[in-house]
Amino acid sequence: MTRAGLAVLGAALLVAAAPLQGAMLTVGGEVATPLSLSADDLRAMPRRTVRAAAEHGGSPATYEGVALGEVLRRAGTGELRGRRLTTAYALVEAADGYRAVFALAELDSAFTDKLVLLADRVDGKPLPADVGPLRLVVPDEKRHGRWVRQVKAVRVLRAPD
Ligand SMILES: Nc1nc2c(c(=O)[nH]1)N[C@H]1C(S)=C(S)[C@@H](COP(=O)(O)O)O[C@H]1N2
Ligand SMILES: [Mo]
Repeated sequence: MTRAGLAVLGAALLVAAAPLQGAMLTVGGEVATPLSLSADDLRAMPRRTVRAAAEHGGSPATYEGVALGEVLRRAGTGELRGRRLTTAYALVEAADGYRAVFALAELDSAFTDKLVLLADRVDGKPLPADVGPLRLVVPDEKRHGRWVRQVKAVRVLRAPD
């Protein structure tokens, strides 16, 4: 291919990739509208703040972000009832391959006041790179196995029959 041809191809690839560039989080699986959310998208959503302590008696910090249930609501999980209520779950996936599940009923404000926060800030600052840009904060869980660091994707799935 000629130099000019390569340049055109390169430009075309850049244009094609542009919508994904700002993507911080993808939401897919059994949702009406798969989402690809940027930092700005998350900033524009209803913001929640919670004070929570690190595991094993660490000092508390103020986390800010968006409720995971709100993100799923926007992706269109619909009203939770019947078999979906009892078997649907969100699989939260991290950059290092770490994964954790939450039943949708744990995330739906019609069911519970439990907060599962998709945090993008701590004590007024963006999360450190080894933790963020997004981290789950589950304030009422004493052990932090589900406080997933570096969240990349959430997929809605269903327990098999
Ligand atoms: N991406 C990712 N998130 C993770 C883990 C991990 O290995 N990878 N470990 C989990 C476990 S078992 C714990 S106890 C907490 C520890 O969080 P900390 O490093 O902020 O103390 O992160 C959780 N989130
Ligand atoms: Mo842990």
